[in-house]
Amino acid sequence: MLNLANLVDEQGHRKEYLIKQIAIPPLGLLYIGQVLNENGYSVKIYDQTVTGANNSELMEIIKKMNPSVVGFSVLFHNYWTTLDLLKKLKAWNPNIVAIAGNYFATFFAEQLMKETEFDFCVRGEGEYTLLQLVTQLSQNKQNFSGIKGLTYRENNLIKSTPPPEKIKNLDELPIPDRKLIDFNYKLQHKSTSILTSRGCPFKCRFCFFSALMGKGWRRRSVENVIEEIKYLFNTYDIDFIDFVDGTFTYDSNYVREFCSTLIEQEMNVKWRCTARYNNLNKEILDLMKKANCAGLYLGLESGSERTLQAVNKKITVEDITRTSELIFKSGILSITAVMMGLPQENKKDIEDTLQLMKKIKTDIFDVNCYVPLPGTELYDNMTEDDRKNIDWRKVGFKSYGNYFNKNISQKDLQAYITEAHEIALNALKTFQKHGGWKTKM
Ligand code: B12
Ligand code: SF4
Repeated sequence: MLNLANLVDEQGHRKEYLIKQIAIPPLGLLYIGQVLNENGYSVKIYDQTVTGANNSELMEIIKKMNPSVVGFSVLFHNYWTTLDLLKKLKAWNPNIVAIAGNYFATFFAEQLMKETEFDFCVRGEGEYTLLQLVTQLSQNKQNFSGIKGLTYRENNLIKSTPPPEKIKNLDELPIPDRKLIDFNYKLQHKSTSILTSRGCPFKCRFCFFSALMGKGWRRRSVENVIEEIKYLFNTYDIDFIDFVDGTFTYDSNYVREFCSTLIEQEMNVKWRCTARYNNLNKEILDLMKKANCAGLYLGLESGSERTLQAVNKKITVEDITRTSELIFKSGILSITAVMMGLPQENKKDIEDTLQLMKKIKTDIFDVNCYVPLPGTELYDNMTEDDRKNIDWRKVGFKSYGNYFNKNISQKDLQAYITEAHEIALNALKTFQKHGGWKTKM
């Protein structure tokens, strides 16, 4: 199973390896790898994002392993690297079964199958679809129509089965053995990620979370999550956990139970999670701090009431101002995401966002440029022509090339994005002046 980096461009040229090390292993591959492993298949996961090995070097590693199936996690940033490696892989051994999973395989399945040599796309939650597929392949069975969540070829036609059944009881999934990846993920801390839920109870119109993981929000029990933390702590010495849920703080009772258990059991693990501006108060924040919560990742998105409503964010500017003040006072680090250039925004909306960025207290801003992603309501609402005009080679969350707004010129939008980055840089300087990561993490 491969987690590829952004190392090859569209023309197949090598790109510089920029990210030296990422502190979090790819959890999706670990989950599917663990399920296969527990069913008797031998699995290895290779994370190119942390080793930086180029595709030719990676091919040598793959040749030594001599696998019969290779799985790829395909996202925007590793798309061209994926296609380059896929070509090399099939040139070496055309009989290797190449399977795509994750975002591209879910929302661009037919296109991937038409334009590349992938043999299968696994759409959505991958654990059981992949297990069924690998079982069929190992038994040399060629009838795939009964496997939900699969796109495959049959008599030169591309066929897709219905979406997979969502995994209702997440507690039944095995805890992924992080050693399926032979790499010591360590920056300041020895860290890993945990997912306590799948999908998201909210329906922000720019977000594809629920479409990827299947409609309907599901959550593991607190006990099951604590069991995973203990296992990680005892087996791998993990002392930092990133909760990568859509919204970790959604249910205050869950957060209370979780924090109280960590405190009662005196578990010395720091953690960071995703949060929203409308479900935190002083009591919860104090409890989270006491339970070693070191950081929160929040989506402010916009400082315009009109935009917040248009994207169905279900928060107000007042929620943002009040809660960011409370978080700052609690001593928990906050990373605040903003989104520039949403389709219905006008100049006043963006200026409101810049004003709010200057006003609120946060440690770090994460400035993103809007992309209409397949799987989102805003993408579905576009006209067929507008959709066709999207140049996927140019778009990205950090790209100045994105332009999906008919009220502001691209030049003005770019100037606003530059201003947002300047505000973010000033916030970062203040954060660093006051001790930076070391004081808060
Ligand atoms: C944690 C996280 C990170 C972490 C860790 C990344 C890692 N090593 O995995 C960090 C902070 C390092 C990170 C960095 C980046 N990330 Co990130 N990240 C996430 C996040 C929040 C959670 C991923 C996760 O663990 N999910 C939980 C697992 C269980 O679910 P899953 O990955 O979807 O896997 C399931 C299915 O998709 C499927 N599946 C997945 N892979 C495969 C493969 C096969 C073969 C099969 C069959 C099935 C399958 O089965 C899995 C189990 O059901 C996602 C958001 C999201 N919800 O996906 C963004 C996300 C993946 N990241 C994103 C981006 C843009 C980035 C960056 C490029 C940001 C940047 N500009 O630097 C970098 C890229 C770094 C790099 N070079 O890889 C985007 C990708 C957008 C896209 N559609 O392509 C996402 C979707 C967030 C977003 N903004 O929308 N990220
Ligand atoms: S943006 Fe966050 S809160 Fe909104 S739907 Fe996506 S994951 Fe949920």
